[in-house]
Amino acid sequence: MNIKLTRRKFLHSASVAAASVPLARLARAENGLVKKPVTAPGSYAGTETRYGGVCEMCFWRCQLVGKVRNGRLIKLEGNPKSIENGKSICARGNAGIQLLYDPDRLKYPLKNVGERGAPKWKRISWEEALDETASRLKEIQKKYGPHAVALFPHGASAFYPLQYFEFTGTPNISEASFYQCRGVRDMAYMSTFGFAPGENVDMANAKAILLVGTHLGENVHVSHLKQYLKGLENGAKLIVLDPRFSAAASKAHIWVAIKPGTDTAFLQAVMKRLIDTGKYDKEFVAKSCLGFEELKESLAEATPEWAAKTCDVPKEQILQVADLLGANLPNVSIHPGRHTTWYGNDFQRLRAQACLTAILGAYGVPGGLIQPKGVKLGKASWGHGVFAEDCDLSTFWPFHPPGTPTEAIRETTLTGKPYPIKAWIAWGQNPIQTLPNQPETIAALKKVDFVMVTDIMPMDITMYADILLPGKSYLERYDYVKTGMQWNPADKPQQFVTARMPLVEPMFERRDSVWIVNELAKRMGYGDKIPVASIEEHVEIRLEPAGLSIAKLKEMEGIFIKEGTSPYAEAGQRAFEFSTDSEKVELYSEQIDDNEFSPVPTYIPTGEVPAGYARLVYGRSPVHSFSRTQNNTWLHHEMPENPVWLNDSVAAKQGLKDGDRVMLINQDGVKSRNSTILKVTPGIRADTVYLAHGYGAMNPELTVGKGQGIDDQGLITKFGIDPETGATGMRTNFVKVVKA
Ligand SMILES: Nc1nc2c(c(=O)[nH]1)N[C@H]1C(S)=C(S)[C@@H](COP(=O)(O)OP(=O)(O)OC[C@H]3O[C@@H](n4cnc5c(=O)[nH]c(N)nc54)[C@H](O)[C@@H]3O)O[C@H]1N2
Ligand SMILES: Nc1nc2c(c(=O)[nH]1)N[C@H]1C(S)=C(S)[C@@H](COP(=O)(O)OP(=O)(O)OC[C@H]3O[C@@H](n4cnc5c(=O)[nH]c(N)nc54)[C@H](O)[C@@H]3O)O[C@H]1N2
Ligand code: SF4
Ligand SMILES: [Mo]
Repeated sequence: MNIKLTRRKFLHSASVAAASVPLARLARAENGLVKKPVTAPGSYAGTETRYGGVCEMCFWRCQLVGKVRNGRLIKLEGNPKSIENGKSICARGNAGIQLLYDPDRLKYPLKNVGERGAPKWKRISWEEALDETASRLKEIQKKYGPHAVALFPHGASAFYPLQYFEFTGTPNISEASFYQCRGVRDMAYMSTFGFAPGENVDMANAKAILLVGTHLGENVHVSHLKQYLKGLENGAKLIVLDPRFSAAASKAHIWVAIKPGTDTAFLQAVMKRLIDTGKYDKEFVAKSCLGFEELKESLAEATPEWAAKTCDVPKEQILQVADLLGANLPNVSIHPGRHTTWYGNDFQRLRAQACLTAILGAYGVPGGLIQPKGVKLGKASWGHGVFAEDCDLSTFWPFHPPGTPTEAIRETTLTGKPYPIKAWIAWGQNPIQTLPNQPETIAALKKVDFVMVTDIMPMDITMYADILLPGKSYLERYDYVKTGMQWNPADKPQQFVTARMPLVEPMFERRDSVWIVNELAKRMGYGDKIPVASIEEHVEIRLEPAGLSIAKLKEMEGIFIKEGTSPYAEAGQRAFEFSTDSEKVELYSEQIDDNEFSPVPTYIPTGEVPAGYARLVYGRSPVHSFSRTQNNTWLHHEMPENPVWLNDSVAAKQGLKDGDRVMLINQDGVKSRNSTILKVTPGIRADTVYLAHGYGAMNPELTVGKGQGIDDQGLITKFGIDPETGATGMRTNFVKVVKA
């Protein structure tokens, strides 16, 4: 069998790919980007199947098996035993092999003997790397306090380091998954429902689904997409709010081409209509919600006329959306979203989504928001860090997610106020491409006394490291223990536990995070506090309460499955207790009011698009994960550049044609470093320009990905800070498209 054919077959068999890949192909074909296919090492005969793999090409962590021959991994597949992804994996999961064996990967500890940003690498031993890192960090901690060390973590490799640095006494830890992603959503739902929603909305059993942004099909998480597609197959009506004709919009019954930044107004008008027409869940509201009257009062002015004007959409669409949701309550999925740091007014929008969910009674019912339960696991961690209260920079944002808002750390680093921050550590995060305003990130990286990075690839962030440490990839290590459940009403609810196991031996001098951190801890004077001697021990402690061990899981082909309980309320029992202060869903929140923010969801306008510009918005390439996959030969081959989407009438006025090579210039005169291809389409609003995030890497050591496509981050010089949470809204920039 030829690997090319196999890969294509896989792309088609994965439910996700069905929705997403044709889009990528279309873009390539339209733009003449098809390159020679990658070929092909023979057949899979004589391979051994290894179980227990857990993907981390993105953070969904699909369960894998690996085909191994002569110690070499030659193919990845979904673990057939998985009750989440089953046999399906997406294009990125499939291409994990190309990451594993990427010749550009980090192999040895390195010391920068050149400049930050223009490094000259000297190979050093682990002894030297650890000694130097520990002594520099210790020196900084001693001179300026433990809070002078800042950490930028993301992903499974960073959990243990995060706990360790927190334990040493720094609050200055900023996770991309919170401050540039879902933290604002979690906090808005926490203050409404008392729990963080995850993406736990029962789309498979919904009668109607509302997606606000949330471009499913381009945003690819295998089991989540399976549920979504199942819902659509079962006849769920799909409503999509997106200024762009996204993959999801292409499947929608109602596509609302909303003006970016105005969704809160739309949601308010929908709630008003539902209340005015009596199409809300009166029983749920009466038994489980607090502040309905205040919410209702706050919506007095949210007329369809007002929202139509504000959102630049037909008034009829607002009524249609409300009526469709009302007709199907309570079995509706109001998707909580995931990447929700949009404009810096996002807490209020997500509160509106949460309140809409509540008045529709769409909780604990088929189709609604649910809280699936996994199996109880053990804890193995560094104890809680104690830090002086006056060094906590996060208190300014009363609803901030765990850690400290990125901007507070960066600003403090640059100004030295209220205290100096002297070391930056990145672990599984690429802040250059992840945080808005690259020049400030770079200035901070150049200002500090010491920069340490643990990564698996040479990336834009690694160019700024003084000491660069090579991690094992997710295919070479034990780590993350995952539990969850599957609740399709047709089947018995089931829970599962899996733990990541290596599918192959690591090569070169790559190490796992527990080893690295423990070696640092010994050298920094915390040797006697080390909680586990190895990553394997960490995993064993986590598994123990479930009656499991690594050995047992291996016998179970990597996954333990048991009967679970339904996440739905029992018939006739629709009064719930929530973990808010009032134990009710707080439509009106006293806690928010006490902190002097609007206690009912409120629309806060974002800046208007200046004449001659369009708003820059971004999203996912279905075949890439952020910047991390840009050097992957298979994925690069699928979508080597990120086309800029421009409205056809605007393009015509500017004399631009589909397929032109273009560059972008933002409102501050910043020009994109690279050019890319133009996609001219009626499928985007005239006031909006779109491109996929993650492209345009700068590191010359990335022999495939460097300089391919445009990085949105380079153009995001302005950003909003959500006043409740401190999260960074990044759709606040305006661009002109010019011929390259
Ligand atoms: N293939 C792939 N899949 C991924 C990832 C990946 O890297 N690659 N990353 C994963 C991660 S961590 C996350 S957080 C998610 C992110 O994916 P989502 O949570 O789906 O991200 P969003 O920002 O909600 O959705 C992007 C869409 O929002 C639209 N949009 C822009 N501005 C507005 C606006 O003001 N209003 C509305 N209604 N829509 C707007 C854009 O046109 C775009 O279609 O994807 C996940 N899935
Ligand atoms: N402009 C803009 N900014 C965004 C987004 C956007 O859409 N547009 N999306 C936001 C969202 S939703 C998110 S979740 C964040 C994502 O932010 P990041 O997590 O920073 O995303 P990546 O660019 O994938 O960077 C991950 C880094 O971890 C490294 N890495 C991967 N695996 C491992 C490992 O096993 N061990 C170690 N040590 N390192 C590893 C990669 O090589 C890479 O350098 O970005 C946010 N920022
Ligand atoms: S969705 Fe794709 S990339 Fe993400 S974990 Fe699953 S297979 Fe891997
Ligand atoms: Mo994210």
